[in-house]
Amino acid sequence: MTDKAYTVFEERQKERGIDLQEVRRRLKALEIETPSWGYADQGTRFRTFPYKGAARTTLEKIDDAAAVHRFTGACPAVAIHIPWDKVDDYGTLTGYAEERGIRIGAINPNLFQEPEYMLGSVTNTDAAIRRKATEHLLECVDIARAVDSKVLSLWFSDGTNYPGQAPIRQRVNWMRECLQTTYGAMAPDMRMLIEYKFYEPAFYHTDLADWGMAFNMANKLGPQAQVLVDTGHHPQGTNIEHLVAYLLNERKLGGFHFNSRKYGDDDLIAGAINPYELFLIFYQIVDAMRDPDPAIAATANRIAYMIDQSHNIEEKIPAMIRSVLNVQVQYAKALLINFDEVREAQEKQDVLAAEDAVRSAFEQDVTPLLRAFREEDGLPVDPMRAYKESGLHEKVLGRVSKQETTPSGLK
Ligand code: LRH
Ligand code: MN
Ligand code: MN
Repeated sequence: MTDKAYTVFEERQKERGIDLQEVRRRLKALEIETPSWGYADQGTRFRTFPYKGAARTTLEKIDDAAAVHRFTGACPAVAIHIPWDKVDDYGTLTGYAEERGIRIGAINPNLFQEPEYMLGSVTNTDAAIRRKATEHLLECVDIARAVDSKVLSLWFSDGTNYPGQAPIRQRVNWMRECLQTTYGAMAPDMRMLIEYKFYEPAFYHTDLADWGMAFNMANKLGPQAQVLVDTGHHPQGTNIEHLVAYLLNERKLGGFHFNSRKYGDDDLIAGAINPYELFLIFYQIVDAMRDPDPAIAATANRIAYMIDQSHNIEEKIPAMIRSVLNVQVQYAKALLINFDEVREAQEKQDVLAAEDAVRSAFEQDVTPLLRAFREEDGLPVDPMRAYKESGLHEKVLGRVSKQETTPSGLK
């Protein structure tokens, strides 16, 4: 059924010179992985507010991730964090996810909680601790094999709080050694995504502080290593879409952790604070997808889109659905950019026309488009409403609340 709003939308896009078939094809191909930890109780360093319906075990997190996929049709994988999601039998875990229509996505080693990592994990001065950290990374490569995941997603909290605390240059080499060993253990079709963050929990220096350091590390390791951009991990004012374009040009952009921030690594719902930034990130990605260089287009088409959020005061499942919908909206808008118009304006060096060609796509209302593509796919046209009417909210409230900041494993 094509509703009136869609007919008007179609007409409008035709006038703007947009091929909607191509837009719908690309929109359908967008997969957004959700994080297991986003379904569990999570908070800030001040407080974790326990939410009654929060997932308490890895199986419950998979149930919730599967629900988000059912309502949106866009989230067929769930990222896991080890040891938060450590289980005895990964075959059973994979089967459990598959039965619910999803798969296990990126494997995230956790090297920031064990007491011995207080002064560093892969960059610790103590070789025995570095070895232990490397063993954990290798264990995660094995887990990836066991669950048939192709992505190892690395973030290190390693850093120092005071000048002189540790040898900064030496630590670069220590990290490189650990990562080289891990890289060597990966299957040829696996990717290592290297995430950076400029501070927190370390407050003086962080060993992998920015995209340049992650990029350099990925380059030294080889073609299976790429950079992961977490949208909340930059100093204020960083032009994220610029570094996205740069990394795409180097074929080194591997993935995203989407979330919103106002101040620091706030981990709020993606697209909630600065949707225009998200749109401009997608502008660079869609532009790269159209690049005549097949290697650049392939890099853009292979990006692993993931959400990385911490829901402290909001209900988890609808918060995740909202995030996915917000990402879809901004991607859909970026697909409505008339790139010929942009190029023409750029060639004429017409600054205002070029800016207008980009911004005018952001100003389109993509609701009819999203509704139409969901209807075509047999999905709820309004996933948020469908969730509210599904009774799932009441069902998850039945879970016995247990205040726990570190979610436990398979039970
Ligand atoms: C670090 C980070 C990283 C972790 C996740 C829990 O701030 O973004 O991706 O794995 O949060
Ligand atoms: Mn992250
Ligand atoms: Mn983060």
